[in-house]
Amino acid sequence: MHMSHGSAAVIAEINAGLLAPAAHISPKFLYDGLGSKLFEAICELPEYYPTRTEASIFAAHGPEMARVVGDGSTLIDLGAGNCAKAASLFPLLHPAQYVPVDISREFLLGAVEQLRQRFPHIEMTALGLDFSSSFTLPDSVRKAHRVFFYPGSSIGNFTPEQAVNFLRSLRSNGGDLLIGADLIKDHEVLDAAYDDALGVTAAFNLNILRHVNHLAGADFEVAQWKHIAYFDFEHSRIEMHVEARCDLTVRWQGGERRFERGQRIHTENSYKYTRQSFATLLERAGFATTHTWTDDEQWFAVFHART
Ligand code: AVJ
Repeated sequence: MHMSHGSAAVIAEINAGLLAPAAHISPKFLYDGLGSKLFEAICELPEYYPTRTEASIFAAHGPEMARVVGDGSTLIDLGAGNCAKAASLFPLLHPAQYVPVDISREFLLGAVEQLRQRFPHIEMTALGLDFSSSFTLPDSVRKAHRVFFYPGSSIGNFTPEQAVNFLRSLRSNGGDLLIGADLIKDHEVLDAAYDDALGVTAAFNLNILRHVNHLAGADFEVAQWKHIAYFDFEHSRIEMHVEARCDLTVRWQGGERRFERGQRIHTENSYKYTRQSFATLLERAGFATTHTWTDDEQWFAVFHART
């Protein structure tokens, strides 16, 4: 067995997922240092339309978004990663404080270090933490004019019920919302976006096993697993799994499990909405949509909402 580097809570969470009847690993564990870099590479792929489509919406409607959001905000960037999306909006949004939040702490701190040089007049408060379970903001985050920036359709990682609860927990921190959601479209487009020809998404998905080896002292052999991704019509979501290529046993800190060839571990859901179904979700969480912006093909949408 390898060394385990995760906290007791992280190991317990991984253990419970691996021992569940339908084995699963939370998608937040996709993001170690390498995973964050692989996700950056995904965003460059021709098949992965969400990033460039969302960027085209920001490019086309940025000035109007800035008028709606208003100057001097406390911009809280959820899952900030390399902070590039928010940074590209700084010249329009003029935030007073920028609060990037990401589970991949070292990666985030590296990104923020560079940003401080470029935008010395914006106060920056980086938070390296997991916000997926409800979180309260520290006192260093200004209370005035909070805007939760949640681009990229990461809200799609939650089930709709979890998403409503998560949005309610944001609302309890007080603030407006600027959020991206991926829209339902032709399933071939969706499938290709999550199973690209270069195999970058496959590497990104399989890297979760390396990360779990590190966190929970597991002994996954990556070569024994393969990447699976497809659109599930019933749930309106992309599902990602890793599938055993042969019969094998995995051991980790506190447990073990046998997998037969063809058995899977569910690693991610990425829900796809319609404009209307997402506005309804926001409403269920107590937010009222003020504006929706989309691209010509209606592949992606950005919502601004208030409580
Ligand atoms: C970062 C959650 C928005 O669901 O599209 C990309 C993650 N997974 N390719 C998404 C992801 C596979 C991505 N989010």
